[in-house]
Amino acid sequence: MIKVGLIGKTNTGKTTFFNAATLLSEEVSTYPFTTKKPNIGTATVQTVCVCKEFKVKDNPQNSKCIEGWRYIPIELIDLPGLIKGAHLGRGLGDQFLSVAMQSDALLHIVDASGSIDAEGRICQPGIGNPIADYYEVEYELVEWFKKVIESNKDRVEREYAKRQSMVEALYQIFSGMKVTRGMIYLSLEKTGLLEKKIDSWTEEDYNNFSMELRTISKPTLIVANKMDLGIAEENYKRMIEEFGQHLVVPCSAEAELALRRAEQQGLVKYIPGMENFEILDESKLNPRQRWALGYIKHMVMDKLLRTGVQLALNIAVFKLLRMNVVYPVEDPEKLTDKKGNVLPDAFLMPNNATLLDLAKEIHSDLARGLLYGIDVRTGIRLPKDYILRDRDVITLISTTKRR
Ligand SMILES: Nc1nc2c(ncn2[C@@H]2O[C@H](COP(=O)(O)OP(=O)(O)O)[C@@H](O)[C@H]2O)c(=O)[nH]1
Ligand SMILES: [Mg+2]
Repeated sequence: MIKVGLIGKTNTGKTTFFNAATLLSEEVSTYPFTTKKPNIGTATVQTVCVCKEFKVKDNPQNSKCIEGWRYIPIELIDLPGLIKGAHLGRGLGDQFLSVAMQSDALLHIVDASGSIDAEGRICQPGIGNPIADYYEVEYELVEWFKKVIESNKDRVEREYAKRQSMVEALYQIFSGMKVTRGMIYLSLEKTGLLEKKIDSWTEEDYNNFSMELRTISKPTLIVANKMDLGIAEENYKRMIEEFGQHLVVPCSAEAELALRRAEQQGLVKYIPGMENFEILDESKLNPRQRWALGYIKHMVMDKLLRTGVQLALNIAVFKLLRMNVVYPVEDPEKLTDKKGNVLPDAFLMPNNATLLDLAKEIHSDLARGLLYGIDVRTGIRLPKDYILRDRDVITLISTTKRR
């Protein structure tokens, strides 16, 4: 399953974001760390379901469909705040960083309202500096990559002697961190280090390579949180000037959490990611709830259009990681699985994945006997090396039947 990690300083709203995004889900487990722990939960990304196009009523099994929107599960990891010196182990930072390294993409939660000071303590809104906060956490991440290489320098040398390739040598130490050979190659190429042996790397080489690999291997979206506080707007403008509009998503995690809870209690109709919500029965609300929902409408929905929680997850998975959604079905006519469930599953597949990759994702037996696929829309036969496209509905034909 795709993993997205939440990073950022303390009190920026990571846990609030996590709780809001995982409310629809069942399991929440925790890592066995002694003090504060990372939380692992299931969130979803949202895409237009193919059910409308095919004019069918679906019965999703591995995902959900709400009014034509398909919600596909991903794993969300909530990390305790990173503090200065985290890469040196301060505040269990190195353990948290190693968990962050298990992610495919990161959401960097920043307090755009400036209500945390340099130490991450809650302060009067407007005092904190979200841009400085961002760079502080970034620095810890890059230093972590650097530390991984420096502390494994001897091993890289040995591997290089054996394999005669810097890509292969570095791959040996990074392979457990969702870093591919391709990512290492690109980072070495961009920094001109493809042919340079590690014993002659300068401090600058270490820095440049670490920064490059950090950027390439952990694509990151910046979430400007606490946008419901008016004062956040100015910082948000500064942030898009600094980082570019397409890399910053304005957000109110607190508003999303309130809406999803109100939805669970039957107070409002709200579909995550949508631009509005509807109060179902005005008379059921107590004065506080009425005030809170009015505040969310004024300060969040009217200004930002949405709370930003679902949007941030969608952008991370569909834009940064460029995942496609593919619907395998056993019966190409009825669009069902063996049990008759219509459009039962939606899979997130990487941008260059093939039909064979899809078969492997479903079951190794299916992959072993894979003959070809059928594109359900056209009935055309697809070879094993067919590159999947977004919204493909596919039947896999294999000599080995499942179950
Ligand atoms: N106004 C506002 N406050 C928020 C928002 N998200 C989180 N907070 C508050 O910020 C504080 C820290 O939140 P928390 O989720 O524990 O932060 P973490 O340390 O990054 O996990 C809490 O008091 C939250 O209620 C938001 O979107 N708007
Ligand atoms: Mg937290």
